[in-house]
Amino acid sequence: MRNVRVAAADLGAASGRVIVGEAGADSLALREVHRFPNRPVRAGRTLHWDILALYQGVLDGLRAAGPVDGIGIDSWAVDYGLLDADGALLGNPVHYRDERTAGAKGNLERLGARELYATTGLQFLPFNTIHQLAAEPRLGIAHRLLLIPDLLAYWLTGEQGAEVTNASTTQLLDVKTRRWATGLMANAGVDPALFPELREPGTVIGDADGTPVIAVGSHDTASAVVGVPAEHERFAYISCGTWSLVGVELDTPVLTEASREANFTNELGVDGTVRYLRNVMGLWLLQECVREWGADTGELLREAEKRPRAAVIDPDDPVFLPPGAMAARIADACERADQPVPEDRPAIVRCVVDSLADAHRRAVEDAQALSGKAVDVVHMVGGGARNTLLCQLTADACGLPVVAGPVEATAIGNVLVQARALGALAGDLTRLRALIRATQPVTRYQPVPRPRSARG
Ligand code: LFR
Repeated sequence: MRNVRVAAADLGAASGRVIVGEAGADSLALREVHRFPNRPVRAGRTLHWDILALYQGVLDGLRAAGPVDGIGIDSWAVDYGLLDADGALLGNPVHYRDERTAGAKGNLERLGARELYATTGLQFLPFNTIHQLAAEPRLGIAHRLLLIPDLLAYWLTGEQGAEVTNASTTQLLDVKTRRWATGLMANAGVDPALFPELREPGTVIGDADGTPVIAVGSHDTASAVVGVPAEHERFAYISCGTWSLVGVELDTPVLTEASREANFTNELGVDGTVRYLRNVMGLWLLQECVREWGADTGELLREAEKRPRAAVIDPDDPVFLPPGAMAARIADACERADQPVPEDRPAIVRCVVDSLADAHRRAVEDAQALSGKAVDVVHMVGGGARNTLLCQLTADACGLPVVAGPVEATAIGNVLVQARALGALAGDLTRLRALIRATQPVTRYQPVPRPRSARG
């Protein structure tokens, strides 16, 4: 088996990057060759993704990468572009944080929350594709719906399809069969013909000027979970960036009423796995404060570390979903929760980090209780793995060791699925993870118990 050199295009809510990965049976090395901002644009009343700028960023990155054996694309989930009969894009994709899904709860009730969970296994998030489509004015003139990575792959190759890990976030997929839920589509008033054929990670989509474009876990969280350097099965993961996706890896979905009530999701993973997790609002809260203040995140965190734990809020309150005025909304939430209102920036940051650590603990505990799978370590991957305060407070809250890193777990998952498809390495997820452990540094945090009086 020879080593391969592949390009992973990874689009996050704040930035995109193209990373070149060289991988073989015992080696894995990554190099970022291009990074570009992802700047959503509000035009009229609607918040859009600037999809052409993102595509240009990917093209620039691929040029910077030079010759590669494969290209894989992943991004955030749920959002899509609509195409007309000629395959042309009908308008800019709308951002999942746009307010058009204000009526999502009503849509959920109309479709039947229990029935929907029994079929799709998905947690209620107002921006799930099914709820966006209920507010989509262009549905009547659309011939095709492509999720963001599938849209970019279409532009690169001319081939249309729907990669299954990301398709599972639409809430239009049957979680047990891994096929489109066409009956549900009919109930939701969505034409099944809109949706292209499904493809599993590892299949070749087509070629871009002679280079194979390979389906990876195109939902960024699916690739991130592949990139978790777990040693054994008893692990929880936190894919920690704009969101914290907190959960466990399972073979089969958990579709109980208790699971639905706890708003746990069964998203599909690579190699037939289920990502059983909850969305915790994540570092979005901090990113929005930093954007507003024009401040330095590292400095704020160092100051916050010197502060005592004071106020905690529920970071998952939907009031935090839209962009803007985040510091004021956090102060408001403290007041409503009868918590001391933070008086300066470091105190607000401390409140965010303590609140996230507590939410991480709740999700790790709930995931175990609801799935019956016990864990003895928590892996934190993604940008949040650099946040030493959050890692330590998460370990303390969970009472479990935290293994932090790799930061680029998503790109690693993307690279490894391509490398395996190209025959450069073989084996299941355990084998891929052993390679990550052997080649990527991690940082370990041991839990320090908090005195009883200070527990939240
Ligand atoms: C993380 C993520 C989450 C998804 C959210 C919205 O980047 O993909 O998994 O719930 O973004 O798409």
